[in-house]
Amino acid sequence: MAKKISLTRYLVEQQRIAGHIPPELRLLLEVVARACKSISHAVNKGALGEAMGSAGSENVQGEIQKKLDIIANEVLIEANEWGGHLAAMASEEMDSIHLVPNRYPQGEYLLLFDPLDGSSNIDVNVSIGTIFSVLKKPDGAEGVEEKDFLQPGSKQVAAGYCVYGPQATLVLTVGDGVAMFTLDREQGSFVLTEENLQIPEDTQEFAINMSNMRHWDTPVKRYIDECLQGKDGPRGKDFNMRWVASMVADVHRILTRGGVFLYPWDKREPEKAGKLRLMYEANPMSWLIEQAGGAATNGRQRILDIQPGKLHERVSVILGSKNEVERATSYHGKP
Ligand code: AHM
Ligand code: MG
Repeated sequence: MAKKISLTRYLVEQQRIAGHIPPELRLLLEVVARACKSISHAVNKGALGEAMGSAGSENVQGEIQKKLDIIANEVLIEANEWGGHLAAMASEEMDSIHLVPNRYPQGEYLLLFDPLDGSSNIDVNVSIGTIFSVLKKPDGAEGVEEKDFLQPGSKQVAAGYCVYGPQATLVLTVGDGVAMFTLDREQGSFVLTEENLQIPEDTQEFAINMSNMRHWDTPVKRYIDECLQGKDGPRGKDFNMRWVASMVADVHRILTRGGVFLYPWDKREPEKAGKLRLMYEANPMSWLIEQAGGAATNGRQRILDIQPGKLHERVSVILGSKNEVERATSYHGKP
């Protein structure tokens, strides 16, 4: 039987053999994975634990927080605060950045996360997840401020997510392809189950919230309308549709079998660039998708090239199989 490779061993080899990651980054990723394990336990307990229902509060985006949003946020902060690898953290659930307290050593990394993505699916027992992105503090910066986080996604040094579904699966890139780890609950560790994931360039499956159709812009309407016409339309092939409404689960499907995911700007809230957040949702997912041979744009520009103006900035997202993303992007015209 082939030897099982744990996440720890994979990361040690990335550090030692491939020279891709310094020891502090390895430690950081192990700690994030440990936090994901404990979030996964809280998710699994469901109504038997403290995890279900609303917390009765709102986050900075004006969204009602669920109990599990808050639990997952706390788990990630507590796990990462004391290790000495981080300078600060930022989260969908916190208005401003969280500095590592003075009583702990300060590291050079910045960690951003959406602690519990797909919150609307918690209470209905559908897949949810944690998304994370790691940046380096700019060279020579004294202390750390919010502006130190405002780096384009192309500067990420690690990115990933953990999806809590029928299995808990951690998907990771440090810039050397995408690796997938499945949580072995008996051993209590993540085990490498796939390496060098590749997304097919073509697909016949799209993911979009169709109920927003009347609010979309013309290029998105055109793209989806052509998919819906199937064999009889300009695409000459039938398309299938899937929408989990947890970005982690939709992206996981695309990394596994291809597809295209869209959460475009729409007329419901025209002043916002989109629903999804750039720095801790779109950037890490876009890097994973690109590392697996796919593409990710906001319709006009590669997502990883966007210079963020603020921490909780939103963005329009088209990502997945390369040829479909390029087609949908080309309908938007020049930037
Ligand atoms: P969340 O981070 O508050 O859970 O919101 C993000 C989620 C994404 O996971 C998902 O793609 C989208 O919101 C679903 O939106 P909709 O409710 O329009 O289907
Ligand atoms: Mg989210």
